[in-house]
Amino acid sequence: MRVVFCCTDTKAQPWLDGLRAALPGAEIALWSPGEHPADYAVVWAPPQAFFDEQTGLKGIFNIGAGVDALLKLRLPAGVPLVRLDDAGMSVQMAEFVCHAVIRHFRAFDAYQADAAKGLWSYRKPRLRQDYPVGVMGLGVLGQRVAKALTQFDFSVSGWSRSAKLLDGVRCFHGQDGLDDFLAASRILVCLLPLTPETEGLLRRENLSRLLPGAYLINVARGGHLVDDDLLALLESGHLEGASLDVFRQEPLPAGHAFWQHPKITITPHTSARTMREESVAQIAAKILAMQHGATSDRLAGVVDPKKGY
Ligand code: NDP
Ligand code: OXD
Repeated sequence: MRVVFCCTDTKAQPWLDGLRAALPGAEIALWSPGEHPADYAVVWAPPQAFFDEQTGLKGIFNIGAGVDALLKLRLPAGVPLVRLDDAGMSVQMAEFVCHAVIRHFRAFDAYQADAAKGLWSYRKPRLRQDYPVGVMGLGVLGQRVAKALTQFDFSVSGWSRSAKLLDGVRCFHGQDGLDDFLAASRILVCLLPLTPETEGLLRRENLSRLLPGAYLINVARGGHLVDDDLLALLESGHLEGASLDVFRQEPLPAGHAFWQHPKITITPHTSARTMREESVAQIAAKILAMQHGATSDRLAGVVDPKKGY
């Protein structure tokens, strides 16, 4: 069995070592053009040329949760595309989102600014019931985030494509449920995959439906957000602020209006990082399962190309 590794912006050697340890007996190779085809591919943002010459693949493993960039390439037909299924990301996402929600709700930025000026100032406590949180996307990451927020006693709603029943979370679904979901939310967390259906969903029309004084946390993809609509709604005061981890262009270009905006907190696509050890273990286990005859419907994280996630 031959496994080829083709991941841009990734230090290859520790992955190759990890895969060799987890799959003894397999040939694990770093891709270079013109080599003989592999059985399995481990990828992150590979060039089209990689897939053009991989004619014998039985499985493609993405070392991230989102596959929006991969699905823009011409992939070999009928080969299962498998994304990371948590692999240590959901706990990080829960930490990140709870931190962002609490920082906003408890006005910690304002206290920090006061302290920098030597001010000992109390602010009126905000009431939790005035800050209901809506989580868009109730998948692997969204469910963990929603659950973590309920543990701080926030009122939490969630929105997904299919109907869900989650303890302590008011669930909405489908296009028909979107307006009511938005109208019930003051803090909005986006954890949707980027697909043709979700592209640009964080636009003026939808963000305007949030409760006044809303706050946006986008940890999914920059393509969900219409940047100018966010700026206009911050200007109008309908939105009080935003915490953005993802952007249409990454790194966020110097000079982009978001950088200097006093109501926007920026992080560099770091809310949930790929954890190498967990990811190698997950991918290796799936490769072994496929080698032993498991069909893709038996594996978690297999992407449905029709749905785009
Ligand atoms: P999942 O596939 O497990 O969950 C996706 C959720 O979105 C599901 O609940 C799905 O609904 C819902 N959804 C998809 N399309 C629609 C739609 N049109 N309308 C309503 N709901 C929809 O993904 P993950 O939770 O693992 O990851 C989510 C995204 O987070 C990734 O795609 C990636 O872009 C982003 N991400 C960002 C990271 C970062 O560091 N910033 C790190 C990791 C991921 P249903 O349950 O009904 O299918
Ligand atoms: C991912 C990401 O999709 O890092 O895993 O954004």
